[in-house]
Amino acid sequence: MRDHDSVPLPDYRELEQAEMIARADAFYEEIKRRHTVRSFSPRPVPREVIEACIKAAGTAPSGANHQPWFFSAIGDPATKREIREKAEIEERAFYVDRKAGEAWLDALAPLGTDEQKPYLEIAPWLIGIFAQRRGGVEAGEERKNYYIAESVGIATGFLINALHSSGLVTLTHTPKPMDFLNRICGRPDHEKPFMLLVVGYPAEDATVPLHALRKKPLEQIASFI
Ligand code: IYR
Repeated sequence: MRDHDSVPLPDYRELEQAEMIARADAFYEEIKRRHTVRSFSPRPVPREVIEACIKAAGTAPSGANHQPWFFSAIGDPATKREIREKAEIEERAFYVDRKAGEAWLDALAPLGTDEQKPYLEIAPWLIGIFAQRRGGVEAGEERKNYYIAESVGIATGFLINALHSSGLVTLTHTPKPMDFLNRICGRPDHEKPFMLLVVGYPAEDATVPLHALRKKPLEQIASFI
């Protein structure tokens, strides 16, 4: 390797093989209890939970370790209302004016989604996730970022996992276009809104579409060569 500063691996913990298998199985059992939810309770969630989960997301691997992400956590009711209004404008174009096209609307039919997004106001937290085209490791740097979508996607996966582990539910929401998020969250133009994550407790009568429970079996998603 080229010369660079380093330290011995600081916190790796090796597990016995039996323990390894047990933990891998236990993780699968736990993560398969994660479901995307579209019906939220207004019950408050402490800000410190959101902070810890965002810190967990911030440990994700990223291109050149530039960490090209920014998380805007929105708990303010007026801001949530404005996001709902702007998102529903795009969703009306998508569903009602049928901008989505037949094939896309057909694909969504088993999920039962429509242009109404009340959860954007009801859930205690919305997290606007932004992908930074420029940045670097130091605050204020303006270097080119690399593998931006891959990096932000992985960090978002960490965030969803952390929130699930904390006993919360999430919805990955992507109104299209969602440039309105930049203005509302006060983010610069070189940041692309990546996703809006809705976070909270599920409503008591929350349901999941049967379609969403159909996860592909191992043979369909993996091969061992
Ligand atoms: N953004 C829309 C449409 C939508 C698209 C896909 I692909 C989904 O998996 C779910 C919804 C909405 O939020 O309704």
